[in-house]
Amino acid sequence: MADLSSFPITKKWPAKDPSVIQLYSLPTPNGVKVSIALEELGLPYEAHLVSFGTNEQKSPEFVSLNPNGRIPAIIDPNGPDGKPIGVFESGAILIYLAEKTGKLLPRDAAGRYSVLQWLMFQMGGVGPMFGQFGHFYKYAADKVANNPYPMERYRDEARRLLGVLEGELATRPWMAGDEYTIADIATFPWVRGLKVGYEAADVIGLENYPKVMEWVARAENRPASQKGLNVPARP
Ligand SMILES: N[C@@H](CCC(=O)N[C@@H](CS)C(=O)NCC(=O)O)C(=O)O
Repeated sequence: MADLSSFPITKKWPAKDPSVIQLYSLPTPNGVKVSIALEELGLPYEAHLVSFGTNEQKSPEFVSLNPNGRIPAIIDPNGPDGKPIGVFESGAILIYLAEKTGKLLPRDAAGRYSVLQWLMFQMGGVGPMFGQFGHFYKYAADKVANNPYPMERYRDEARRLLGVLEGELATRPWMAGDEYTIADIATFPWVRGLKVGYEAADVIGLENYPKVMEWVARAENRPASQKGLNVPARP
């Protein structure tokens, strides 16, 4: 039986079964990337809910695993050389899980870099820009009531990024080619979030990106997505 006692996070969120991957998360666009990937890969895991309501992501136990104090993070008891490993940053976790299983990331170098470049496009572009848009449009709208500039800046950047995706998805079914990969898993929850999370379908004009929305529907309807989108279940 794996011993995870050297990870202080397990004191606050004890592992029921320390032999399986421990996921610390919340069903946000970054959080569900990992639960969807775990479901796609069929890896056994235990999900622990990190409550933002009580700022648990900034607790000393959580920060011991991710110094950046943000979900998601994992511990794999069976990491490299059979030793436990902790990983944070959703993009790094996706690469880790794909490499562990040999799935969702092509093995040939060209295919692999094609996926990684689109994964980085999400991590450096889609996630931060959509996130800032959502902040100014939904969560801090009262703070910028007299100044539309922040919302418009990120709205326009979100539209531009969607335009890039629209052009790419006109030529292939998935972001990096014919196969569903970690690039799709990283990105579709953010586009979906514009609609269901930020309720901004009209403001963004999602109807102007039909290929993107067809791709979201394809990804969202996969059984693993249907399950992973609600993990860990909110109380
Ligand atoms: N680059 C990080 C971003 C993680 C992130 O921003 N997570 C958000 C939820 S989607 C979070 O934990 N927010 C809580 C906070 O900022 O305190 C990743 O991809 O893992």
